[in-house]
Amino acid sequence: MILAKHLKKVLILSLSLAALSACSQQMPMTYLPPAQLQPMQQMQARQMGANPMLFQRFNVPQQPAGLGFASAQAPDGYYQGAEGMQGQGLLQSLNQIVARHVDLGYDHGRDVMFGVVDDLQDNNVVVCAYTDRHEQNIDNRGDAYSHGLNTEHTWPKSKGAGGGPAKADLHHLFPTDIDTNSKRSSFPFGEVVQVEYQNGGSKLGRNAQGQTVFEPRDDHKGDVARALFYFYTVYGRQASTANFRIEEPVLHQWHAQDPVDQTEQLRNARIFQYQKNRNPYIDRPEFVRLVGRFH
Ligand SMILES: [Ca+2]
Ligand SMILES: [Ca+2]
Repeated sequence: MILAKHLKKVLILSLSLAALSACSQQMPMTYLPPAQLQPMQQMQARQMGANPMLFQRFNVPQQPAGLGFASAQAPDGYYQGAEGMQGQGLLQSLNQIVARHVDLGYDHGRDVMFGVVDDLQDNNVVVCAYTDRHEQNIDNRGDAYSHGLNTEHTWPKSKGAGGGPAKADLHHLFPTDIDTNSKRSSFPFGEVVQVEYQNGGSKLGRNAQGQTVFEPRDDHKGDVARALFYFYTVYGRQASTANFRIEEPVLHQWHAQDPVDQTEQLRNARIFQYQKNRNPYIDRPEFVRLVGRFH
């Protein structure tokens, strides 16, 4: 009798382990920033030969593509840990709230962006963030490429978004015209006074200090600012801030000049459905003023 009970326990345990391992093969990766790792996890990360990042697997259900029910608002209490704070303390709290997310991977991430997130009218029309060029019949990154669109890393790949979750994080990726994206290269954003190239309202050229900068069209200026504030909040300690240091004053200006609109809110909500994290500066624009100087 005792033996039978024991055998039953062993059986249940093995079944649970088998189920767990089957699940873990299908679970998407979740990104944990270094600050949120426990000492044991940090040790494991080092043993993996990794930089201090650790990718953990959590049971996050995949969302269906029909997003008509996507709420533009953050869930109740989402920013609870950040209420009443300001400055670097607020920045740190926001990091704790939003940095952990599902890393979609670069290929899947781009397909989600072109196929769902930036198919904002659900009609397979995708718009270039820099030129406002509309392209039809886009449902994945291959379609996009054949229509002259690729993926812009608002925080450049060469400045800390070249790999891992930062490379695939849709909160700073946008569909853009291939040529305009390549003109922007990895130049900092700024206000162009001497134009060398322009397309659809975006310009490349010299700013008042003579530096080469890229100025996005007016409707995308605030979106760029909030994307970069998000990126700095999540990855700032691992990334090069060479551009961000130059850009920060103008980003505060653009954040005020091009406030959050419904399109940006919808995009944030759709990314949330896939990545399970939100851009706090879209949900709560006042957080930008409350943080003050980011860097
Ligand atoms: Ca679509
Ligand atoms: Ca805008």
